[in-house]
Amino acid sequence: MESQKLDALIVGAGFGGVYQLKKLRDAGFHVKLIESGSDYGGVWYWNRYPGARVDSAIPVYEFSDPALWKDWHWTQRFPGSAEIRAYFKTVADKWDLRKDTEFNTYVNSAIWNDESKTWRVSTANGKVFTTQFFLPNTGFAAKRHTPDFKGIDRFKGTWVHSSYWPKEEPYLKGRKIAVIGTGSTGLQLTQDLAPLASEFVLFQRTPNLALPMKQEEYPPGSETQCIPGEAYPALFAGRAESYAGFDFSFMPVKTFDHDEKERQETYQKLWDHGDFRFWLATYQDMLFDDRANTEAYNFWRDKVRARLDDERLKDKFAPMEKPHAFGCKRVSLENGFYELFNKKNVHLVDVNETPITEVTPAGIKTTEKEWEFDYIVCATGFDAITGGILQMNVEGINGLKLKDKWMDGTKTFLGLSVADFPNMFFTYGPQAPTAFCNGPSCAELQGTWIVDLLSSMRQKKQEVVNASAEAEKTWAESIWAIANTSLIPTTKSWYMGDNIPGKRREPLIYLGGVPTYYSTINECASKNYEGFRFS
Ligand code: NA7
Repeated sequence: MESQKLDALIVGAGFGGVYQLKKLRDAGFHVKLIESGSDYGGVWYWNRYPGARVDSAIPVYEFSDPALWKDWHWTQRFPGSAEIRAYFKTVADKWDLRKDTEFNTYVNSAIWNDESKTWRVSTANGKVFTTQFFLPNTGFAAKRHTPDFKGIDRFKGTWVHSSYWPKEEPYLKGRKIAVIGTGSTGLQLTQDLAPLASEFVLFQRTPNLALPMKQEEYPPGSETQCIPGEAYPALFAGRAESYAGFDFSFMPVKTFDHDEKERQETYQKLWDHGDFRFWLATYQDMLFDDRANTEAYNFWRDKVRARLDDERLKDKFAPMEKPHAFGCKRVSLENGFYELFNKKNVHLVDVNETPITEVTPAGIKTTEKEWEFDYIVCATGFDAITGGILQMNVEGINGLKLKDKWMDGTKTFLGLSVADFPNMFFTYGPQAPTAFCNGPSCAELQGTWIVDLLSSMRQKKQEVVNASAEAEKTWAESIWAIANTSLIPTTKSWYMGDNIPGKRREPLIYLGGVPTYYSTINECASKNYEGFRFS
């Protein structure tokens, strides 16, 4: 089959892919972006369920290009999915991306050819690309996870995974609705669907230690959105200095450096601000010291228990003993979530206490009873971080399959590349800050690094770059070493691969923080890309 010949092929039209398309084209590369959805947005293209919105406050959640932000006005502090899709349309127009993008194009395989020194990428709609550089930007949530619930296909109502929400909005008012899962998606769905439903049930396996979002409205025509425009450049530049790529960082103080009164005041201030500050702008030892962590949990617990009427619910959502280390599982932001459960028609089922035994034609059967539903939403998450890249069937030198290489542990160099998979670079993947980094921040930081490397190779007439096995081994070991200084491994979460049955348990994220990560990858670049081999 005739193939399209390219310098670089990008996969994925979210923040990472879109940024690299613009930058590589500006640098003179013949580049194309392919995407399985039919428009831009990445996770925001797919996640259209009621209530879907970002947990990063604007304006950190956008590109830093003044040509974009000068004319763009968000209408909420935490914009919804439709508004983010509208933002992507503007980005696509202003950056003139459409002429180099092919939608509805899902990668079936990507195979390195060591003779021609190119990647051959084949897609489900019959296209073939031959490209020097293969750049997966599939993000951390490209592969859905729906548990194998016995009987689900016999259900007479409708069931969906949250990220396959029907384009034609289903009529849900007055219906009986179930949501399974209490991640960010489950909480957001609950907030929008519980008020509509005649009967609403949330099935919880692990409580989400959620924080108040403190949403704000910015009506069109209003003068300002949090900060004046002239402050934007410094704010965007500051994202590289923040532990998780925001406009805030941990305080340079430990929990017990403050006395009880100071500590409570500090927690309260962080709490009142809304967003992730209670998680990621708090005492610097919160994620690393169990006593410090418990102190934060206890403050959180008392706040949440006070919002619930029923003793059983208090113990289910906010038990007296912390259910896991606070902040070591993705913290979500909520708007009135807990109060919904004070209503008579809104129920919580703890699947540890009364497990789901099967889905019946009428609804969901637990060991306690059969619940009847019209609509079931599986907000059961994703084969996070590694799933998106692995599902593309990537093969490197000598037919080495990525899934075989990672069988006994994920290995990358700098969370950007893999030894023996030459000329392949990814963003927002394993062993990088990823889910501990605000999306657009890492799209730009990692994306710029990748584009600089490719440009440098072009200038030096280097054809192939491959991470060395030793450099990769050192990086992979450091991921565990850093994780072990924190409380993250003590908690079951998708950060550790725990949510997918049979998935290897390992830290999938670099936990040293964005500033250290950024200085490490820049140091590598400044030393002629130490750890990589060129030919
Ligand atoms: P998450 O965060 O992976 O949440 C999935 C939820 O589904 C979580 O509460 C799981 O429980 C639950 N789950 C998974 N399998 C089951 C079964 N078999 N039974 C009951 N409950 C189950 O996905 P989201 O879509 O909410 O969020 C993904 C990211 O998108 C989010 O972190 C943001 O970055 C945006 P568990 O907690 O594993 O016990």
